[in-house]
Amino acid sequence: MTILDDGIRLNAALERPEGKKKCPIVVLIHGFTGHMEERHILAVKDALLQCGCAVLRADMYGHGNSEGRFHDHNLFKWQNNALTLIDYARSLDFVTDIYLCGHSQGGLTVMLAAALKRDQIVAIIPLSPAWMIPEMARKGELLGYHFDPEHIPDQLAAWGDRTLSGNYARVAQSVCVEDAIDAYKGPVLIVHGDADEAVPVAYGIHAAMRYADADLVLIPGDTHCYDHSLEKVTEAVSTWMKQRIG
Ligand code: FER
Repeated sequence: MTILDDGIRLNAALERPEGKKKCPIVVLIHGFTGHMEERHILAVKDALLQCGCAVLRADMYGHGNSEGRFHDHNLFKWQNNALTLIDYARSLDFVTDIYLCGHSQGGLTVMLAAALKRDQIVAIIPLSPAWMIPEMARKGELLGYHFDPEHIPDQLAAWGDRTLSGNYARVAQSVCVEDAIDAYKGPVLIVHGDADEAVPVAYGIHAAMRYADADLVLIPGDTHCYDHSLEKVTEAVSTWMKQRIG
Protein backbone atom coordinates (compact mmCIF):
# COMPACT_ATOMS: atom_id res chain seq x y z
CA MET A 1 0.00 0.00 0.00
CA THR A 2 0.98 3.64 -0.37
CA ILE A 3 0.62 6.39 2.21
CA LEU A 4 1.05 9.93 0.92
CA ASP A 5 3.13 12.32 3.00
CA ASP A 6 2.76 15.80 1.54
CA GLY A 7 2.85 14.39 -1.99
CA ILE A 8 5.67 11.92 -1.32
CA ARG A 9 4.61 8.28 -1.73
CA LEU A 10 5.64 6.08 1.18
CA ASN A 11 5.61 2.33 0.63
CA ALA A 12 3.86 0.77 3.62
CA ALA A 13 2.31 -2.48 4.86
CA LEU A 14 -0.49 -2.91 7.39
CA GLU A 15 -1.01 -6.31 9.01
CA ARG A 16 -3.66 -7.25 11.57
CA PRO A 17 -3.74 -10.12 14.06
CA GLU A 18 -6.29 -12.81 13.24
CA GLY A 19 -9.68 -12.81 14.90
CA LYS A 20 -9.61 -9.37 16.49
CA LYS A 21 -12.24 -6.72 15.81
CA LYS A 22 -10.29 -4.07 17.72
CA CYS A 23 -6.64 -4.04 18.73
CA PRO A 24 -3.64 -1.83 19.43
CA ILE A 25 -1.34 -0.88 16.56
CA VAL A 26 2.43 -0.50 16.46
CA VAL A 27 4.05 1.82 13.91
CA LEU A 28 7.39 0.16 13.08
CA ILE A 29 10.31 2.09 11.54
CA HIS A 30 13.62 0.80 10.10
CA GLY A 31 17.04 2.46 10.36
CA PHE A 32 19.51 4.48 8.23
CA THR A 33 19.98 2.72 4.83
CA GLY A 34 17.42 0.11 5.96
CA HIS A 35 13.95 -0.82 4.77
CA MET A 36 10.77 -2.43 6.03
CA GLU A 37 11.62 -5.98 4.87
CA GLU A 38 14.86 -6.30 6.86
CA ARG A 39 15.22 -9.52 8.84
CA HIS A 40 15.08 -7.84 12.25
CA ILE A 41 12.12 -5.63 11.27
CA LEU A 42 10.13 -8.65 10.04
CA ALA A 43 10.98 -10.63 13.18
CA VAL A 44 9.76 -7.83 15.46
CA LYS A 45 6.67 -7.40 13.29
CA ASP A 46 5.81 -11.11 13.60
CA ALA A 47 6.33 -11.03 17.38
CA LEU A 48 3.99 -8.04 17.72
CA LEU A 49 1.30 -9.70 15.56
CA GLN A 50 1.59 -12.78 17.81
CA CYS A 51 0.90 -10.51 20.79
CA GLY A 52 -2.36 -9.38 19.17
CA CYS A 53 -1.14 -6.02 17.82
CA ALA A 54 -1.63 -4.73 14.31
CA VAL A 55 1.61 -3.48 12.75
CA LEU A 56 2.07 -0.62 10.29
CA ARG A 57 5.52 -0.74 8.67
CA ALA A 58 6.79 1.78 6.13
CA ASP A 59 9.85 2.58 4.08
CA MET A 60 10.91 6.05 5.18
CA TYR A 61 11.81 8.96 2.87
CA GLY A 62 14.65 8.01 0.51
CA HIS A 63 14.68 4.36 1.61
CA GLY A 64 13.32 1.04 0.35
CA ASN A 65 10.52 1.50 -2.18
CA SER A 66 9.42 4.92 -0.99
CA GLU A 67 9.95 8.11 -2.94
CA GLY A 68 12.67 10.63 -2.23
CA ARG A 69 16.39 10.23 -2.74
CA PHE A 70 18.56 8.75 0.01
CA HIS A 71 20.89 11.74 -0.51
CA ASP A 72 18.09 14.15 0.45
CA HIS A 73 16.73 12.46 3.56
CA ASN A 74 17.12 13.97 7.02
CA LEU A 75 15.65 13.74 10.50
CA PHE A 76 13.00 16.42 9.80
CA LYS A 77 11.67 14.44 6.82
CA TRP A 78 11.63 11.21 8.83
CA GLN A 79 9.84 12.97 11.70
CA ASN A 80 7.20 14.22 9.29
CA ASN A 81 6.90 10.70 7.86
CA ALA A 82 6.35 9.41 11.40
CA LEU A 83 3.65 12.03 12.10
CA THR A 84 1.89 11.00 8.87
CA LEU A 85 2.08 7.29 9.77
CA ILE A 86 0.71 8.01 13.26
CA ASP A 87 -2.16 10.05 11.82
CA TYR A 88 -2.90 7.25 9.37
CA ALA A 89 -3.00 4.79 12.30
CA ARG A 90 -5.34 7.16 14.17
CA SER A 91 -7.73 7.15 11.22
CA LEU A 92 -8.21 3.34 11.35
CA ASP A 93 -11.47 2.42 13.07
CA PHE A 94 -10.19 -0.88 14.53
CA VAL A 95 -7.34 0.76 16.42
CA THR A 96 -7.46 1.11 20.20
CA ASP A 97 -4.01 2.35 21.28
CA ILE A 98 -0.99 3.49 19.25
CA TYR A 99 2.56 2.34 20.00
CA LEU A 100 5.81 3.24 18.23
CA CYS A 101 8.79 0.97 17.63
CA GLY A 102 11.89 1.79 15.60
CA HIS A 103 15.40 0.50 15.01
CA SER A 104 18.46 2.75 15.22
CA GLN A 105 17.76 5.97 13.27
CA GLY A 106 14.16 4.71 13.29
CA GLY A 107 14.48 4.41 17.08
CA LEU A 108 15.65 8.01 17.25
CA THR A 109 12.73 9.01 15.02
CA VAL A 110 10.35 7.23 17.39
CA MET A 111 11.86 9.05 20.40
CA LEU A 112 11.35 12.42 18.67
CA ALA A 113 7.85 11.61 17.37
CA ALA A 114 6.76 10.33 20.80
CA ALA A 115 7.54 13.77 22.24
CA LEU A 116 5.59 15.52 19.47
CA LYS A 117 2.63 13.15 19.85
CA ARG A 118 2.95 12.47 23.59
CA ASP A 119 -0.82 12.62 24.14
CA GLN A 120 -1.50 10.10 21.34
CA ILE A 121 1.22 7.48 21.87
CA VAL A 122 0.69 5.06 24.77
CA ALA A 123 4.21 3.57 24.82
CA ILE A 124 7.37 3.29 22.71
CA ILE A 125 10.00 0.67 21.91
CA PRO A 126 13.29 2.18 20.65
CA LEU A 127 15.59 -0.65 19.49
CA SER A 128 19.31 0.26 19.60
CA PRO A 129 18.28 3.92 19.20
CA ALA A 130 20.85 6.02 17.30
CA TRP A 131 20.32 9.09 19.44
CA MET A 132 23.99 10.00 19.30
CA ILE A 133 23.46 11.30 15.73
CA PRO A 134 22.68 14.93 16.76
CA GLU A 135 25.62 15.03 19.21
CA MET A 136 27.97 13.54 16.59
CA ALA A 137 26.74 16.01 13.96
CA ARG A 138 27.55 18.87 16.35
CA LYS A 139 31.04 17.40 16.79
CA GLY A 140 31.51 17.01 13.02
CA GLU A 141 31.75 13.24 13.09
CA LEU A 142 29.21 11.12 11.20
CA LEU A 143 29.54 7.62 9.77
CA GLY A 144 33.19 7.50 10.73
CA TYR A 145 34.07 10.63 8.72
CA HIS A 146 35.11 14.01 10.08
CA PHE A 147 33.97 17.43 8.88
CA ASP A 148 34.02 21.01 10.15
CA PRO A 149 30.73 21.34 12.08
CA GLU A 150 30.71 25.12 11.47
CA HIS A 151 31.33 24.74 7.71
CA ILE A 152 29.44 21.61 6.76
CA PRO A 153 30.30 20.40 3.24
CA ASP A 154 27.55 20.11 0.62
CA GLN A 155 28.08 16.35 0.46
CA LEU A 156 28.89 13.87 3.18
CA ALA A 157 30.23 10.40 2.46
CA ALA A 158 27.75 7.80 3.59
CA TRP A 159 27.97 4.02 3.76
CA GLY A 160 29.03 2.20 0.58
CA ASP A 161 29.21 4.52 -2.42
CA ARG A 162 26.29 6.63 -1.28
CA THR A 163 26.47 10.33 -0.51
CA LEU A 164 24.35 12.34 1.85
CA SER A 165 23.46 16.02 1.60
CA GLY A 166 25.24 18.27 4.07
CA ASN A 167 21.73 19.33 5.07
CA TYR A 168 21.45 15.98 6.86
CA ALA A 169 24.14 17.15 9.29
CA ARG A 170 22.67 20.66 9.56
CA VAL A 171 19.28 19.25 10.52
CA ALA A 172 20.79 16.70 12.91
CA GLN A 173 22.77 19.43 14.69
CA SER A 174 19.52 21.21 15.54
CA VAL A 175 17.83 18.25 17.18
CA CYS A 176 17.80 18.06 20.99
CA VAL A 177 17.04 14.47 21.92
CA GLU A 178 17.28 15.17 25.67
CA ASP A 179 14.27 17.51 25.41
CA ALA A 180 12.33 14.81 23.56
CA ILE A 181 13.21 12.23 26.23
CA ASP A 182 12.12 14.60 29.00
CA ALA A 183 8.84 15.41 27.23
CA TYR A 184 7.68 11.80 26.98
CA LYS A 185 6.34 10.35 30.25
CA GLY A 186 4.82 7.12 28.92
CA PRO A 187 6.31 3.63 29.25
CA VAL A 188 9.44 2.90 27.21
CA LEU A 189 11.19 -0.38 26.39
CA ILE A 190 14.75 -0.06 25.11
CA VAL A 191 16.51 -3.14 23.69
CA HIS A 192 20.21 -2.91 22.77
CA GLY A 193 22.98 -5.39 21.91
CA ASP A 194 25.96 -4.80 24.19
CA ALA A 195 28.43 -5.40 21.32
CA ASP A 196 26.73 -2.89 18.99
CA GLU A 197 29.37 -1.65 16.52
CA ALA A 198 27.28 1.24 15.13
CA VAL A 199 25.49 2.70 18.16
CA PRO A 200 27.37 2.31 21.45
CA VAL A 201 25.27 0.47 24.04
CA ALA A 202 25.90 3.37 26.45
CA TYR A 203 23.26 5.34 24.49
CA GLY A 204 20.61 2.72 25.15
CA ILE A 205 21.57 2.65 28.83
CA HIS A 206 21.58 6.45 29.19
CA ALA A 207 18.26 6.87 27.41
CA ALA A 208 16.69 4.27 29.72
CA MET A 209 18.06 6.13 32.75
CA ARG A 210 16.74 9.47 31.55
CA TYR A 211 13.21 8.41 30.55
CA ALA A 212 10.62 8.78 33.33
CA ASP A 213 9.36 5.19 32.93
CA ALA A 214 11.75 2.92 31.04
CA ASP A 215 12.69 -0.74 30.98
CA LEU A 216 16.02 -1.79 29.46
CA VAL A 217 16.92 -5.18 27.99
CA LEU A 218 20.55 -5.66 26.98
CA ILE A 219 21.34 -8.51 24.58
CA PRO A 220 24.71 -9.99 25.59
CA GLY A 221 27.29 -10.08 22.79
CA ASP A 222 24.89 -8.93 20.11
CA THR A 223 25.44 -6.51 17.23
CA HIS A 224 23.57 -3.54 15.81
CA CYS A 225 21.21 -5.73 13.74
CA TYR A 226 21.12 -8.67 16.20
CA ASP A 227 23.10 -11.15 14.10
CA HIS A 228 23.45 -13.60 16.99
CA SER A 229 20.37 -13.40 19.21
CA LEU A 230 17.46 -11.91 17.30
CA GLU A 231 15.16 -14.29 19.17
CA LYS A 232 16.17 -12.57 22.43
CA VAL A 233 15.04 -9.25 20.97
CA THR A 234 11.65 -10.58 19.87
CA GLU A 235 11.24 -12.32 23.24
CA ALA A 236 11.96 -9.07 25.10
CA VAL A 237 9.46 -7.18 22.95
CA SER A 238 6.78 -9.91 23.31
CA THR A 239 7.18 -10.24 27.08
CA TRP A 240 6.95 -6.49 27.60
CA MET A 241 4.04 -6.06 25.22
CA LYS A 242 2.06 -8.94 26.74
CA GLN A 243 2.49 -7.38 30.19
CA ARG A 244 1.05 -4.14 28.84
CA ILE A 245 -1.88 -5.44 26.83
CA GLY A 246 -2.60 -8.64 28.82
C1 FER B 1 26.32 7.15 12.33
C2 FER B 1 26.19 5.93 12.99
C3 FER B 1 24.97 5.21 12.88
C4 FER B 1 25.24 7.66 11.59
C5 FER B 1 24.04 6.96 11.50
C6 FER B 1 23.91 5.74 12.14
C7 FER B 1 24.46 9.30 10.08
C8 FER B 1 22.64 5.07 12.00
C9 FER B 1 22.52 3.74 12.00
C10 FER B 1 21.22 3.09 11.72
O1 FER B 1 20.18 3.75 11.62
O2 FER B 1 21.22 1.85 11.60
O3 FER B 1 27.48 7.87 12.41
O4 FER B 1 25.43 8.86 10.95
